Amino acid sequence: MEQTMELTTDQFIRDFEQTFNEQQQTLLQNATPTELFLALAHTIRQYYTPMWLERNESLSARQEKIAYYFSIEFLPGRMLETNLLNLGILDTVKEGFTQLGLDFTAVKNAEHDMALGNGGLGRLAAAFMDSLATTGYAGFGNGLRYKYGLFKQRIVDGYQVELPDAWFGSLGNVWETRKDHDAVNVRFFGNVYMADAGEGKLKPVYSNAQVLRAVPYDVPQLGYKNGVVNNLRLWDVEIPEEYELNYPTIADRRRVEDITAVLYPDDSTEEGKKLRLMQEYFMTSAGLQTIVKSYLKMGLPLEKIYEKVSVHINDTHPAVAPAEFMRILIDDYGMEWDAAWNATTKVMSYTNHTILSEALEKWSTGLFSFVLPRVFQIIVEIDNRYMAQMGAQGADYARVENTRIVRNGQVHMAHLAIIGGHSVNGVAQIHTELLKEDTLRDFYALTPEKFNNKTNGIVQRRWTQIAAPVLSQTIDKWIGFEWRNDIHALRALNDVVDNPRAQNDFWEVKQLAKKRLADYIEETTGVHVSTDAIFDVQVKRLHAYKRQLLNVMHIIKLYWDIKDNPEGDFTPRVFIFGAKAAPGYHFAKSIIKVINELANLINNDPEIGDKLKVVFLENYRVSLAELIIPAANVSEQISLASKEASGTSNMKFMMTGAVTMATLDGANIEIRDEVGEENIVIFGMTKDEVYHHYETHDYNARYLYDTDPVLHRVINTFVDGTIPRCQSEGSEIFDALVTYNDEYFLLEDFQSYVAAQARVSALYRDRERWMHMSMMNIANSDKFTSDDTIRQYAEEIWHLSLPHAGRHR
Ligand code: 26V
Repeated sequence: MEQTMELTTDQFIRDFEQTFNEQQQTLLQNATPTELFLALAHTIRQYYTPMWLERNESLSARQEKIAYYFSIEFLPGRMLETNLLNLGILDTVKEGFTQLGLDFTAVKNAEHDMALGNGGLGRLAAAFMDSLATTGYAGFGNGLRYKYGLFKQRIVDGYQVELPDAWFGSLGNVWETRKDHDAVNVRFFGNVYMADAGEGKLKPVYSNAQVLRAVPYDVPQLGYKNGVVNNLRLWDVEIPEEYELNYPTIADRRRVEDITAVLYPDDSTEEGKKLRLMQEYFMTSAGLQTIVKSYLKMGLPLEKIYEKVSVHINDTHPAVAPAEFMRILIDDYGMEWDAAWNATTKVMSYTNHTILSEALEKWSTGLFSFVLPRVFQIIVEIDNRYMAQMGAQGADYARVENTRIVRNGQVHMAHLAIIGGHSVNGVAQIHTELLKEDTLRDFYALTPEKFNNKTNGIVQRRWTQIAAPVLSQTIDKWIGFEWRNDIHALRALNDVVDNPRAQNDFWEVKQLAKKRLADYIEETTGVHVSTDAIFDVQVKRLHAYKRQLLNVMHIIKLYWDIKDNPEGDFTPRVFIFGAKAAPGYHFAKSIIKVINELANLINNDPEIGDKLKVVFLENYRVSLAELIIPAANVSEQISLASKEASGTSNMKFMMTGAVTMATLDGANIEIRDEVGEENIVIFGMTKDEVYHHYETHDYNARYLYDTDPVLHRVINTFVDGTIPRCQSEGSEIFDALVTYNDEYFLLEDFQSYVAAQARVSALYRDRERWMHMSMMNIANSDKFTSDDTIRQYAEEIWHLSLPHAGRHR
């Protein structure tokens, strides 16, 4: 049932002006976009606050089961437009601004992205928050309130430079509410021993522990036109008043504040850093403590907490949760081990987001027991009991040994999450299959019933209605408005994909989006690009496995093609990159440098002209994605098969009419299944071919380099001085590709990639054929709505029911 706020434009104008006057001692006409943004955000707060209160009351009155999504990252981007859209008042507010003579776009751009995440994993968590509210499920987020989000990227002389992301600015986060009364203490370090507590029970006694205060800040998550407001709870650290004497200097205090100071910007390697372990435990312990407290307020028995609570572990970062939950149930509430274990495993579930072993978290037992002595004791106990129980069941010894939690001096966080929970899922079909047959095969053999797949999704509303308003109006024109409320209605577009007038409309929409992006490119980089060219886009974190370098190699090939034959008939292309590299990831940074220097070379060569342009847009982030993605003709999804767990930008490009250039990896496979073989461009090795190389060790990059003249020339270009100012980066790349045998098989996939790109050029010249492909992508993208993904999590993993309270649906 649709439910929008009733708000006339006049009423909005009155509300807005009143809020503005209370806040800013100036005239509307003199206000900066930031001042207007603040006044608008506060107006919206007044609109949703009653709904938020009502939601919380009705959930506790009805004792609804709640799922808590624990994630070290949430990456919502800007919230203003989403909040307006979801309240159903976006058009009203835009109209009000027009009547007031104010520039809505400037005001919306004044909002700083909330970037408490690195990439796909954090963006997915934010998408799930939106979809939980939109589907109406009681699903709350639990994370950290970082003072600094993901670093701001500047490009200086072609190099990435990282700057702090002071997203609070001087304004703070306008959407959050501090909840002092829900603050709890979290303990680190010290010694712990078990003392007699009478009645045959033991209780832990701590000495020299550091006690810190966890204070929650709640950020509302509004459902789409349904009056639902869920909660994203972000924890901040403070020094408890009673311990202030322990921190006499500013440096002492700073060390504490460090815990929530900054998001770790590396999603490629597992770094054993004490501070990160503290972050992980801090948010997990604080979250679980308040969850137990609020459950107990209902007066229900603690042993049955799993009937009202689910806790989801998003990747391994909150994977200490099962052990911490055991600690709370046993130490704080006196529960017996078996009852506590039964409750814990029913409450916990876990999602794996990568098979890259470098990113699977392990902690040395030395560090772990130093930082979390009591939790470590509990983990050892869980591990011992696991071994005993598996032994008693007669399970294969090698398998049990491979799956235990504490092994070779390390605590395996994924193992704790799996053993301590009832569900483990991958994020696309192929990824889940790989978990079962490879990464987690011993777990799968022992407990197959725990495994399931949940293919990722995206918030379609943000990528169409917000990021692509003209596209959205054109969809309205051809199939009506229903798709805005029910994305599956988008399938009606299938009927017009060959209609010449529809094709023309959608072509024009794309041209407009390209023009908007071309203006931004010119403004920010000084490079002029023609909208007649194919806009070919690869935007994502910079990682070797994502193979931005393969894209670069193809560009070099095109460069030589044009240089060899300047009068040839080329289909013009603009290659657009956006990518942040982890600050410590040297190779990734070298690739950024090479892209920028290659861009300089190509963009300034008059012989190349508009045939080829290369653009690197700095500081890729959600709000920039909203500008770039709707303008793409080609979506580059070219990871080595088996490496990209799912990908989610692939879905956003599809939904806005880009054609995917894809390997058979992650969700690309499912995109192909939706659009059909002929509406996607597939190339490269399959995962089985990749694994064959691993098994037989028969890959020989040097041989490919020596025998393929085109490849030879392309690779030499990195080191022969053609690309200026990147001698050392070029030879680093040469070495990775040839000397060190090309870990991600770029050389083997090169020719098939070049051929696929040639197909794209030919297809683009056939406008009818191209628009058919493009529109087929839009028409069949409903499959990837995160609303449906979250329904599957809610029903199959968390066992939630839909609250039917009051006005909620
Ligand atoms: C995350 C983090 C977060 C901060 C602390 C350091 C650290 C180290 C490793 C990781 C693992 C990142 C795993 C990840 O982002 N996986 C991506 O998840 C997406 C959502 O499921 C998926 O679409 C991408 O394919 C997958 O690479």
